[in-house]
Amino acid sequence: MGRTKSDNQLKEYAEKNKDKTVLMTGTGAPIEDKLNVLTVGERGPLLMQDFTFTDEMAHFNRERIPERVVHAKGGGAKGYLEITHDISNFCKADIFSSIGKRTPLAVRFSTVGGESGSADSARDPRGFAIKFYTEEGIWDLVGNNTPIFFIRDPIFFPSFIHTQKRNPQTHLKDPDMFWDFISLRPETTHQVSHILVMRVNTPQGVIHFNTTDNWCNISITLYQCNSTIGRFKTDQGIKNLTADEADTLAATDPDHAIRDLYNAIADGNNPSWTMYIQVMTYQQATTHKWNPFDLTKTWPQGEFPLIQVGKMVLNENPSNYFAEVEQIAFSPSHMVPGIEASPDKMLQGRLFSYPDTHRHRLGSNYLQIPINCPFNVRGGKVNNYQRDGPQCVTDNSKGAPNYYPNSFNGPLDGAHTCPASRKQTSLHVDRQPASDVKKYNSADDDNFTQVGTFWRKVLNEAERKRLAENIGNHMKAAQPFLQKRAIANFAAADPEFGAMIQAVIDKAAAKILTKVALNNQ
Ligand code: HDD
Repeated sequence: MGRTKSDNQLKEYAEKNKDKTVLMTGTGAPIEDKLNVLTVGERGPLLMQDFTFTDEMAHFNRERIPERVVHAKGGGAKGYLEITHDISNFCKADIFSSIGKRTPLAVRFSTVGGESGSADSARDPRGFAIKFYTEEGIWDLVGNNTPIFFIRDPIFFPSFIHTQKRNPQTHLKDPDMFWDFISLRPETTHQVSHILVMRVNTPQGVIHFNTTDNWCNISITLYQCNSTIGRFKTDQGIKNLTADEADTLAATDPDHAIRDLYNAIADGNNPSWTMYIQVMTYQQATTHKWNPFDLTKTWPQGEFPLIQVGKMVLNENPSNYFAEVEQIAFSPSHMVPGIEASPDKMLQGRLFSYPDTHRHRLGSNYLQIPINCPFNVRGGKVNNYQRDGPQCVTDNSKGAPNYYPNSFNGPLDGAHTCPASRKQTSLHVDRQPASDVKKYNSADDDNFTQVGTFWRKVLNEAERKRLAENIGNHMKAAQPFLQKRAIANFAAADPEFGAMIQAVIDKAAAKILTKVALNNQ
């Protein structure tokens, strides 16, 4: 393969930037000599007064910010969403207000478990987070490429993620941790089945996969509330890698997905996705056979068909990776009028978690960083009563009053400006007659019916075989008692499913025995 656009980035920069620029310190002072430090005599010690050196070295020592605790490896791009279909009867958010409306956006694609240098071809869900710069503020849709999730109570999230990271003593990937947790929490069976069948993962690159945001936000209508799931289908066609292809790529081109995305856009082959929603009224939600806010379950498309919304196009590469990808900060709690949080427990846990991690990684003024700031907001400026804090880089609202209410023309809240149709909805969240405050045990909330349907009706024979092989091969290094417990969960979905995984494990064990016997001869 010859040199691609990404290989030629520096060459193209040099061609476009021929004027000589003056090298400066961080304070803007021109630098006379950046090739030698200041010393006492030719062989003497360095001098503290060499600010050119200390300025550069001190900044270098602080170059790294903490990597994301999950989704650390990723790439991003910019583009727009264009509305092609009218869904304003379902959702009053301004972004959907008219056909043809275009809203600028930024996207970050990621893997979940690996560190920031890990391989793009890992078998893992893919993060697909979108930041819409709407005229009514930032709206983030923070989704994955699978229609469901592993757990349904956010209390498990830190533990679940720990099982995919490194063993705390050996600092190695551990053969037991994952299957121990998975087998102890049967609600993971559905998502594990999706992840380990090639239908969904491992994607060939980011531009070929679909996302489902387990969005479960509520969009408001004039008459009633609807709960929605957002879906983006790739216009490039779905392409996946086999396990062998993924392993080869991990060794030969671990950044292949980031490279593909960059070069597709640089070559003008702008990738696009068609956006849909699924809609369930609250009336339907109260009578649905499953809790519609349990994100280990899908909403059957037969009952809740896809409704087309618009087209998302990515047509601009980030101008700088750190500024626009490493620092981009998504949160499901970044909502706009017309979008509200559903009672999905996982979503509720996430509403707190994301801004919390951003304040840790980027600081309390993370929303002032250019890639995160709502630059498209009407009036061109954020008006509020937040002031000061580390790295405040705006005008800090100059002389405007810093308390509310006030009598001096400070900004006014929605009671004065927002049309009634877009006010916060009043919502009855629980179908039980009495909503007692307590910790509700959701462990056995039908973990297997949909997995059984997935096995029997969604997958074809080849896919079923591949799924059993992938699970068996993934599990074969775990201890036998963990294998037994995990297989019991797959068998509860369908006995054939469990038996086929067991057969893969037995075959692998027999192979090892034969090898040992041959070695002992
Ligand atoms: Fe999460 C990052 C998607 C559950 C806590 N998550 C993160 C990213 C994506 C998702 C795409 C990367 C964003 C980026 O590119 O910067 N997460 C999901 C989905 C979930 C989910 C689709 C289930 C439906 N996440 C989830 C839970 C919690 C978190 C239950 C905690 C209660 N997620 C985080 C986080 C991260 C994150 C720790 C790490 C880095 C970041 O937020 O910015 O706050």
